[in-house]
Amino acid sequence: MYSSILCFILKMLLFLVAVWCFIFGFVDSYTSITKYLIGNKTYFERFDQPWFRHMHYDHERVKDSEKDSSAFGKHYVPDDDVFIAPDWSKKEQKYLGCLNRTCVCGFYDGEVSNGECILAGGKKLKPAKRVELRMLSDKNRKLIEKTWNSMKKSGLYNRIGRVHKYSGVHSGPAFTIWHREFLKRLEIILRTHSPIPEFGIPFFDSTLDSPLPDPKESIIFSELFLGEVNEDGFVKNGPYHNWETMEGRSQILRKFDYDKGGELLNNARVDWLINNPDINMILGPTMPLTSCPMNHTLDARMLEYSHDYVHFFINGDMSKSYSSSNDIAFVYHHCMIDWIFEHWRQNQQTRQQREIDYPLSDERCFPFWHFAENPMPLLQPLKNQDALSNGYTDHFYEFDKRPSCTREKPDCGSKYLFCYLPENPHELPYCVSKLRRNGNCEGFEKYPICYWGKCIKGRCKESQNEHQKIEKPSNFLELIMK
Ligand SMILES: *[C@@H]1O[C@H](CO)[C@@H](O)[C@H](O)[C@H]1NC(C)=O
Ligand SMILES: *[C@@H]1O[C@H](CO)[C@@H](O)[C@H](O)[C@H]1NC(C)=O
Ligand SMILES: *[C@@H]1O[C@H](CO)[C@@H](O)[C@H](O)[C@H]1NC(C)=O
Ligand SMILES: [Cu+2]
Repeated sequence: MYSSILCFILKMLLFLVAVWCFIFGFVDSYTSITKYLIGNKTYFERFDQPWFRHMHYDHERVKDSEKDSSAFGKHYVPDDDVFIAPDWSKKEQKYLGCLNRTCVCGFYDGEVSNGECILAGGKKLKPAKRVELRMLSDKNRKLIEKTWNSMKKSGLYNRIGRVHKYSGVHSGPAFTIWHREFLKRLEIILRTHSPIPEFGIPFFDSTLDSPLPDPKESIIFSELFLGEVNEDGFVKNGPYHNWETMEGRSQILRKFDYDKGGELLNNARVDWLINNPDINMILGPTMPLTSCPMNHTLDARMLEYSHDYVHFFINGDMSKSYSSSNDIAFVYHHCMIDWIFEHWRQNQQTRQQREIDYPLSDERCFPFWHFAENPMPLLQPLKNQDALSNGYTDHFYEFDKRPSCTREKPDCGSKYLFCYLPENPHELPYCVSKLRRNGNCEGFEKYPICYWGKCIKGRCKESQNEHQKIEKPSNFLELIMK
């Protein structure tokens, strides 16, 4: 009896889902629809919400009574982990904490003269250029990949990765600046191993990928950039295949679609962040106790949460803070988070405020290692407040623009991107990434969305005699190199 009623209910549910799909077809992923029954009439409320592709779970404060049993302030590493001390060498300890170029000059074996650092070849040490991965010329991108690979082979990359594995700081105000300092150090080391010391860490602007029908099919996840995964999620090609992890696995692991909370960045959220006058949306604690007197709402768009969703989207190694630095996507993604942080600083703070403003120390809001005056775990001698310095972008690196286009010039400046022109003339055009082979191109048929081949029946298909693409000489880095 019960089972037949259940069966009936199930059938009805299936029927309703089918009707739903029939009426709405492929619902725009940025739109949610709620059904209301009023009297005996049905109303549908459509809700355009540009922040997310799907609804996100609410973030909640940690109950005071659960302080010890919850994730509050924990730095988790699995029980069976084989600990290898993530030490810095003597020379690294001496120089990597520097906050200006004269101080760091000795690390490059350069000589300080008239306040400038002169390198062995006679060139001045300049700030590194951080460029979006798809805006680099193929030649420059390959040089950077080669440098990472030499650092991987020698064990250097994993040694630095362990600094994040065992002491990365999360869930509070020091999150952004700890990772800023970590990237600064990694970049200094990259530059000393690179044939061209101006190359900085490229950034992965995932807003370029999030408008795609299926962002994991973007060209960024092809052999040209971060690599493709096999059916078990192991990176099987590209410049980072066979990258042995810190734990000794022979490939990086990515489990796309594993976590429904996973999502890339998008333009609406980046703009919301960099134009937000509330410092708590950028540096505020993301896991405060219920007794924390700071009143900010745990808005799902906060910088650290927005950063988390990208980790969950790629998943696998990226899903846990102890393993995420195995994936080069971690480095490129954090460089984008630093882009957002820097542009928020430029937009919302004076030079003076940038070096001072920081949430008030209170252990009901975040653990003591997030406090302004606390030393940064494994990034000593710096204290958290030191990493608010303007020295980072005065002396060490500068960011290229994120790719953009206009109706007058619908060109994104990269053969890996195209300019999307919304039908509504009031909406601004924006750059979108092309797809890898067989990628889902539905809805983009009139755009050159396929890097290889053409969009045929919703998929990128190659014809037999696809001719070679000619590379345009590039841009930012090559200009500054002259
Ligand atoms: C429901 O619909 C019927 C006609 O189908 C109508 O006569 C009736 O007044 C409606 N009831 C309400 C509450 O609107
Ligand atoms: C550079 O940093 C060093 C070490 O912190 C400091 O002693 C020096 O005064 C700084 N130089 C400049 C020009 O800021
Ligand atoms: C928190 O909210 C209360 C009441 O709304 C207000 O009195 C208090 O000043 C706020 N605290 C902070 C730190 O903003
Ligand atoms: Cu981290």
